[in-house]
Amino acid sequence: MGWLLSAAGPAASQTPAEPVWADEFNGPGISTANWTLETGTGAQYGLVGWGNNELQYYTGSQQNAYVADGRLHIVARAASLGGMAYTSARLMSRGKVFGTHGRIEARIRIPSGKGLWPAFWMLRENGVWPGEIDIMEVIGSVPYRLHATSHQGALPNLFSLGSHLDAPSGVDWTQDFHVYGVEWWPGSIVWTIDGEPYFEVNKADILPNHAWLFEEDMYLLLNLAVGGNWPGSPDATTVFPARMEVDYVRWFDLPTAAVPVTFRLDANTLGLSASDIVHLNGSFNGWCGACTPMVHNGSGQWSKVVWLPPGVHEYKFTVNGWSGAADAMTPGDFCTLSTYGTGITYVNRYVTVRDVPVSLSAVCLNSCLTCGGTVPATVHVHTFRMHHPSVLGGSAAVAIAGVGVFPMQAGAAGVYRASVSVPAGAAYQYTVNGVPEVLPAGCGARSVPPAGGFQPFAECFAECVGCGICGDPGAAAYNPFAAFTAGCGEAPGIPGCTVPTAANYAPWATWDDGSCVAGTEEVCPADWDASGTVNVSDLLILLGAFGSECVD
Ligand SMILES: [Ca+2]
Repeated sequence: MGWLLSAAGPAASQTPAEPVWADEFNGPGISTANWTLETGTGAQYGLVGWGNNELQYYTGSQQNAYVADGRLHIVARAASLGGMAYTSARLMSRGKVFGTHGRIEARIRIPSGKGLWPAFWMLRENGVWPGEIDIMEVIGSVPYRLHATSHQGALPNLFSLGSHLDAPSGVDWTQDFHVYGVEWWPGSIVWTIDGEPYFEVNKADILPNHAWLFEEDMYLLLNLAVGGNWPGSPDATTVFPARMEVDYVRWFDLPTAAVPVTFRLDANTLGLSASDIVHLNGSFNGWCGACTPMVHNGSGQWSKVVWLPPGVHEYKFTVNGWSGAADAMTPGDFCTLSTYGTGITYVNRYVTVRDVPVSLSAVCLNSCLTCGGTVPATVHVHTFRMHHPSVLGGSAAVAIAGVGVFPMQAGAAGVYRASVSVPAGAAYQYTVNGVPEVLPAGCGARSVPPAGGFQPFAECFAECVGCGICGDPGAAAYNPFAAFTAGCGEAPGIPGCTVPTAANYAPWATWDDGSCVAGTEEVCPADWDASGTVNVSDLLILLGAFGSECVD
């Protein structure tokens, strides 16, 4: 699969053309080989209203779920059944279709209307909760806001991470089909919309000693809920029957090919002698001591390129193997990952590898900063994605102020990618075929987003935002939010959603590129009702918080 299959897939050899599993909904009915219709009110799990005070009774009737026109139709109706005022359907693939990791996508058209709550999501095959990936959730009364959430940890220590993505003013998610997806990697999950990534969570984002639950089998769910704590009840404006249509669900394997990862240490402050050697030790070489020597560049910096497969890899720098100085960090230190063993805690550097080469900037022993602190305090790996509208497969690089120049990997459709460890706020610039971009007047310099921030969509070479063709759904650079971008609807020079005077101002936004991604994480308390104990009522409350928001 690809990091951006539709718009910017990696080399063809890494892109399986066929999903490992798919339901195209072309058959005469709902495939019982793939799906089970979960029926009732949730009472079978001791959670009437499915833990959220939902108002629907799920049925196995063709009144509520059927296949026609090459699509799955899930239909919510105003019809009394089993004490509930509405009927609808909920499909799950537990015991039938499940797996670990992959690119999972569904092309869905969702309904709007107060009280409607369509969802495409995943739960653990072993039946234990937490452990949930909400690929798509939209609340019918707020049809322009797409929610992306993961729930992990172990009760009562639920740990939820989420964000949302707003469609431009005047447009919402219900107006057409969109492809909602995740790239579920070892150690990280990336949410995509129409093939473009817009949010990411990483194993390292989880608080120390909380469980990351996403290295095991999970199954799929598709449902259209009515009412409940989060969406509220339907009202007179809600139109029934309400319909959610699914054109397909596809599950692709991820690429497993190793990519080059460049490690760098600044040893200028270590007072090394000519015979000293800096070594790289990690999970990838068995922490072997002196078997991976690094290369000295003659001015105090040592580097080493190691090809690593996708996943989270932990490492430390040492001088002369374990017999000399070694990185020493403590749990919670920035840029580290804590591994809790039996009576012992390991605190290591880490790097998350997917299908893009990674360049790690030089750091000092025991630190994520350069020696002397010349690099600002926040250093994190950021994936740069740049689109050139006409140069396909040329050479490209990204130059980051104070850090260096890094080659970018050419993907399909003129999109180039590189993952580089960078300081937040650093200025950067793209070069294609040796020619640096010149941004139009009024753009301002490009700057690296904060740690945890995520740059949605590829940036266009020599454009402030968007490409000239970004409003064309058939274009490789198609951006579903092109109405925000210069040349695609927004007047040039108008700042984005973080500026109160802007037309698209959004008070919660942390991004000024028009995408209005909040990019924040929330840690929800366990004792939701502040009763002093964590109990079933807390579970019911937190199950009602399937979005990204904590309950107030
Ligand atoms: Ca279909």
